[in-house]
Amino acid sequence: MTNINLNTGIIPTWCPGCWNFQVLAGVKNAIMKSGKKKEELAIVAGIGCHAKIFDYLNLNGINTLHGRVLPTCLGIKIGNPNLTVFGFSGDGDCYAEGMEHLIHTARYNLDMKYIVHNNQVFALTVGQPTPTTEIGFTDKTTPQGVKIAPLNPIKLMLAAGASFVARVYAEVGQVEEVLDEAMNHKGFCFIEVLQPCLIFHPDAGYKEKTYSLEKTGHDKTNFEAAMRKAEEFDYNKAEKIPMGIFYQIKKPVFEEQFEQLKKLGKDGWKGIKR
Ligand SMILES: Cc1ncc(C[n+]2csc(CCOP(=O)(O)OP(=O)(O)O)c2C)c(N)n1
Ligand code: SF4
Ligand SMILES: [Mg+2]
Repeated sequence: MTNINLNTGIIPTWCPGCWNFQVLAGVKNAIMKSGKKKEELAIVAGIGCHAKIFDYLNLNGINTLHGRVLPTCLGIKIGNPNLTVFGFSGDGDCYAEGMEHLIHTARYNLDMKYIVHNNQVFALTVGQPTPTTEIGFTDKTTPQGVKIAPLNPIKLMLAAGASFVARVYAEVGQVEEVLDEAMNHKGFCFIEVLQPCLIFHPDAGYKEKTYSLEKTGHDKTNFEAAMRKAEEFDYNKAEKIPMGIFYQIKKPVFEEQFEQLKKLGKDGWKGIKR
């Protein structure tokens, strides 16, 4: 536990009761608990309601462009691989504007923690549908309702090669607990937070349909089991929603892969386990 003061003194402009307050509290608790010093940490946020978290955490970092959180994190890690880097995105920021970066950063297994606040809308720009919005959702831009089935980010991250894939609800305890685990993981930690937007996409009964993967004895080292669990919730219709860590394995991180290549020589990449 450290006594670092993570408060900036800025009064949050989130709507009263917004679930982002709980994400912020969970992040602060986990960072304090980790014992890390300020100079060992960096944060990056994009643009959106969620991204205001940048103003409420007294840590060094970059409030970058919409959709460009991950390449900014990559740059920071290349500059100083010893930093523990946190990226914060929304579902619009990550799954729409920044999608290409998501796939490649998972593939690289960049050693960082990536927190995606998924409220299934572009909230800051007043509620347009994103790639994870359910069929039938209407707003002024889509008055006849969304017709295309949502993306399943958990399946995507498993397929892309992320070494830590988790989903939690936007409650302080859940955010803190998953980050406690992520702090001890070396590699790309993808953590999706189901974070209802009180104004544009309130909780559609999701919360009572969630259950803990850990309590069912899920083997988080089993890729096929993780995929099966990921398929239980398609972000469209919810029967039951598994929460917690779907998948966690050890594999070389971005920086190590280069070190390994240097040692192995010309055809070295063929020997690297994917
Ligand atoms: C390059 C670029 N494209 C579009 C925008 C407009 N814009 C600002 S916030 C936002 C939506 C953010 O949605 P999301 O990432 O889901 O965050 P939320 O507000 O829901 O937390 C958009 C489209 C922008 N600022 N920059
Ligand atoms: S619009 Fe939604 S996501 Fe944005 S601050 Fe308000 S409740 Fe939170
Ligand atoms: Mg959003």
